[in-house]
Amino acid sequence: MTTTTKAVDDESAYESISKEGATPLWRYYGALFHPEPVSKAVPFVWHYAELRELLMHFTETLSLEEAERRVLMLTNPGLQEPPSTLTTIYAGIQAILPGETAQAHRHASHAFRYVIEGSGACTTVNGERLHMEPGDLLLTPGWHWHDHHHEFEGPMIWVDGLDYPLANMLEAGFFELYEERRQKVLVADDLSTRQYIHGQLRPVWEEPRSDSSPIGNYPWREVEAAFSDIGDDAEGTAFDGINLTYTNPFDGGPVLPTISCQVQRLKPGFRGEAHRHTTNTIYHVRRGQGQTIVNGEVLEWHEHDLFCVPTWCVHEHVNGSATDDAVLFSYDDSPVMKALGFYREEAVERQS
Ligand code: GTQ
Repeated sequence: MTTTTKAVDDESAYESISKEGATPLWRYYGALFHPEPVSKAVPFVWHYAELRELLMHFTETLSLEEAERRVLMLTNPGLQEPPSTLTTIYAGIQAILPGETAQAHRHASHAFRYVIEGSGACTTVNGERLHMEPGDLLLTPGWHWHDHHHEFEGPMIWVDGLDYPLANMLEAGFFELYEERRQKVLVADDLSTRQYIHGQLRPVWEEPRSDSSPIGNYPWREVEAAFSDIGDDAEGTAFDGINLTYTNPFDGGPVLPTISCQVQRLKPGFRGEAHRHTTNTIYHVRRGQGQTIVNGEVLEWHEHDLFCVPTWCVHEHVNGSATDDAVLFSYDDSPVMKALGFYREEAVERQS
């Protein structure tokens, strides 16, 4: 004789399903398959002037022996625990003073620094010292050792961009401390930048060593030269103006496997068309002031502020000045969306 569990009614059947470690799809369908993406994150602006003051307070009270990194994490109101800026990518603001060293470590997460202000600090990445100046973009690809130190004058402040929310979501995170505070220097300062920055002239003796760009630092002076050479002779895109993407010199692809970086010049009086795409984007205002309208909400931004546009939100950029440029640095998870077949974009009617 065999015994079977025979449910007598729906309620006990549902209980039995749960006891067996199963779930009825028909009760979850709407929660799992949305008509379109709706992010837990909301559009948000972080004001640099206020954050800078708070960060400067902690340059007086918190040493880098106590804190591995002196960083204010830009936390989205919709993503408080664990704190994150957007669902896949993060931004922080980090400060370091002359004489300080931020301990060498490495993590699986891909990361970069975008310098806001200061002069004379270095990030050492896998034994190469990279000098930092305002507007520079420095890469610390996944599992590359990195420490930061400062030997000049005044505070040095930059934006940290990382994909740790994605790495943790994928349960792919690793982390390790270096045995000393600072790495040994193994190559000439800024060598990777000097070798690769002249885009069309690639050093034939070098081979790719990782999935990321080999360039340690994309200096601001190169961006300025590019904008200046293009001048007002290009229209750019209707959505993003004169938009330049930072590329890996080996394949023209994004600078990190998970993160693409851009810098866009909005000419005086620029008023962008509206669109949306399945990318999470964080912006840093390099220069100027204006607005970005996101799902009908006006985000006002000024120099050095940061703001975010969660995935699939309709957005349009406006330069707030009729006489001056606005320049936005931004980074997004489009390489992930594209690699996994999730990328979509569409133009929409202006919201204003
Ligand atoms: O400077 O290495 O904002 O490891 C977060 C994690 C900065 C860094 C952050 C990090 C760093």
